[in-house]
Amino acid sequence: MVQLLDSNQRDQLATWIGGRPHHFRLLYKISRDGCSAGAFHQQCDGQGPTVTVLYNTNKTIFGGYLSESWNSYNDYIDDPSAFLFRLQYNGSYNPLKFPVKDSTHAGYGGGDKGPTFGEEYAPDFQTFTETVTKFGNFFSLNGNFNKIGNTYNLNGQNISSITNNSLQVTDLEVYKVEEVIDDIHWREHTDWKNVKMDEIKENLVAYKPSVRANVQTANILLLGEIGAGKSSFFNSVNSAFRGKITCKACCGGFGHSATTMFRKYKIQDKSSGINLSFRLCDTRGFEEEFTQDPQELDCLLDGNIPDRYPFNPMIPFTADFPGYIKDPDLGDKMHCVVFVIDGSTVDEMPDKVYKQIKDFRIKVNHRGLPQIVLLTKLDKISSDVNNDVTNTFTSSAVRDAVDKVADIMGLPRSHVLPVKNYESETEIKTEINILLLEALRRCLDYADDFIDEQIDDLPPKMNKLTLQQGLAKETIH
Ligand SMILES: Nc1nc2c(ncn2[C@@H]2O[C@H](COP(=O)(O)OP(=O)(O)O)[C@@H](O)[C@H]2O)c(=O)[nH]1
Ligand SMILES: [Mg+2]
Repeated sequence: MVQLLDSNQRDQLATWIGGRPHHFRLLYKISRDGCSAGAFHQQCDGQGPTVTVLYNTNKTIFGGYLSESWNSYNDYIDDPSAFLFRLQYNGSYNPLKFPVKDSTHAGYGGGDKGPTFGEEYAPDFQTFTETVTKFGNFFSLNGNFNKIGNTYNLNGQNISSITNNSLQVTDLEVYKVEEVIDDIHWREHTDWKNVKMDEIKENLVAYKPSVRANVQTANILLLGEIGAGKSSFFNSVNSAFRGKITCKACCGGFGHSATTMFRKYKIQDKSSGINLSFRLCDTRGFEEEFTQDPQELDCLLDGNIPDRYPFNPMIPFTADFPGYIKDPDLGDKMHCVVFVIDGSTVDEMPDKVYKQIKDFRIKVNHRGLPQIVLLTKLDKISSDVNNDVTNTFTSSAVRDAVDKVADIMGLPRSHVLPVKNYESETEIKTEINILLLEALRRCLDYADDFIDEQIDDLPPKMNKLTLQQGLAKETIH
């Protein structure tokens, strides 16, 4: 599983910190940013309250909280609210808090040191100094907790029962702790009215991809773990344009993907009868049991796979398959990749699925394709959103999920779009449509950027795609 603080652990820390509800925003993560005092200070100094969390190879999670900012002045941080904590011991959730005894030495802002709690020369807990390189899948931190209990009150516990005797960690993270103010929008969004929905719909009906590129439809590829809501997203967008709930794409399923065929779905706007100029391309999902073939994924991105190709996890797609598109042009290619992620199981994404997504993103990045995350099932993470979708951008649970996914995927938060698919509803709803169609509009904007980029600044009758396809074909045959 991708390691990040889960919801229980965040709630426990928030309870210890006290006051208003809190939100945790990841500032620094050694598995992502590298383990160096310089990187830590650059990303965490002056950020106000933070929590430092270590995950060691003995399945124990512990760390410390400071309500005052980290600094690099080689000076003490005076903080009566500071505490050390243990969240998990030997794989079991087992939270304990250790308050500061001598607040004048709560933390030490050493320029050459990672997070340090306690005195400079006899710290309760010093994570690391200078730089530590990764060895295998862990970091052997060069800090120590020899003087633990000097500055913090251990309430009868000891080094062993707090840290399980290991500074060999798979990760160390620093989160900024922010107060959540109810009813404040964490992302601007005010208009949920019918007029707004009609405006977005009209805009999408009028949408045409770049004329210069001679591309008739923008292709949006939906990818992600099985059950995340890819097929449901297509059904929901289709419903929005049909004006009633539709269920064209097969969704649900028992353990394996209900989507067995590659589909480049077209959508028609019911009221105008106009066929829309984009395709939602639905795929089999990533799953733990089967790894998707890397060449099949290349073919998917490069437009070699025909509509209605029946996926077979045992026999990957090759150039021998009838219908193989040998010389795809820009119009056959994918123009934007959408990772569909179930917001209610962000904490539980299996390692194997995460690895498949990560490997796939290398291919996507290589082609310069724009990427978006659709975060689905908001109704399952927030009862406020379940009652009323207009609460999406004030819900702290949704915000937490957006932040977590952005951290896992290494994408800017603005690329993570929360949506709610039609699931239990029997009639379409304006606010659900607005959320879905705004997300779709964003995918099309990104697709346009990509298409434009392919044809800009290149000699006539030749574009980057032709070049890339040439390279890709060399590797296929
Ligand atoms: N509550 C809720 N359920 C959803 C949502 N999106 C999809 N589902 C359900 O999740 C299950 C899997 O969805 P599906 O679209 O087949 O996932 P796929 O494998 O990614 O195509 C189905 O039972 C859907 O009804 C959502 O936004 N909210
Ligand atoms: Mg599906």
